[in-house]
Amino acid sequence: MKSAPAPIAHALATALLAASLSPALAHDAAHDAAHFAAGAPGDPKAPARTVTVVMGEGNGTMSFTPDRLDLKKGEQVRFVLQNKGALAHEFRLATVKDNAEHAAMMRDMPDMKHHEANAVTLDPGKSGEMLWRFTQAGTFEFACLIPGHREAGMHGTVTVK
Ligand SMILES: [Cu+2]
Repeated sequence: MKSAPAPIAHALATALLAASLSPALAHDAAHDAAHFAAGAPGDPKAPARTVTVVMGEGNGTMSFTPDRLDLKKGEQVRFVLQNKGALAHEFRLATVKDNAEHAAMMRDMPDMKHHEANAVTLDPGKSGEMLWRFTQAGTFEFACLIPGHREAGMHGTVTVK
């Protein structure tokens, strides 16, 4: 049996690739402006305040500890994220509105993985970091958008003045 002529095989591969990638790409482009309303990825050479945030679950709730942070505009924070729970958790920093919209989308696409500067996903027992510069005053949210987790209490507030 002869294989398909190369141009057809190539067109098919391109179509399959486009079908698998385009929703995520379209999504990222549409949401970048909203994500980065909370600030911008940090500069590793600049000083940063270290804030440890523990993620976990228990007693029917899921939580971040601490769940409140007050910052000054321009401050840079090195978030040290520790998942001490039995489930995977995520730390996603954005506006409340953007996290709510994103949570709705993740309910439709439960296997979605984030590759965004403002999100870190951690398996149970793992730690990670996010360096972030808070360039805008306002009230922002960090939340776990794995379906059901934000609703179970996994959200916190960052107030930047
Ligand atoms: Cu979670």
